[in-house]
Amino acid sequence: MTFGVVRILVINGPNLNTLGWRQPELYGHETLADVEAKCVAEGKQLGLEVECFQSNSEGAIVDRIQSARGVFDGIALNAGAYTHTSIAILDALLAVGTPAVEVHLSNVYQRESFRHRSYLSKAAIGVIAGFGSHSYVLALSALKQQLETASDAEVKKG
Ligand code: DHK
Repeated sequence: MTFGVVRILVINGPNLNTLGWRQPELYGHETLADVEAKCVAEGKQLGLEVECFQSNSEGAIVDRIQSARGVFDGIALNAGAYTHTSIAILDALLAVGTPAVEVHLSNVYQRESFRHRSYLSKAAIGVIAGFGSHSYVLALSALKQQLETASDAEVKKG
């Protein structure tokens, strides 16, 4: 078990700033601000300090992942459409090595086949999709569990 604050960075990619009015039948009625507030509040319940970031730009997401190195213990990442296209974001995740969970609001496997492929899963501990904004809460919980398990193993090793 880690002592001290466990810090998680929640990253949202392109078009997720339009949550609330974007295809609500797929993405729900909550705004990005609602989702981020939920992440911070649920994170607090789990004993995590959560910071949120959103950008529509691939490079800005790469920069944010790089700057998370050594600062955050885990990353919950919904890269939006970049999930299905971005080797640059994959490389950033592989470079920093911070445990990451891939998140999707919608069940991408029920949708177009181009959404079935993720370039980012290779660098993720796991993938959570289809639970709306609760996907983020599940990702935070999964990260906490993984970080505790890893930290327990370190303590046992001595
Ligand atoms: C969000 C997007 O913007 C899409 O491009 C992905 C993902 C799915 C989501 O479900 O959160 O294909």
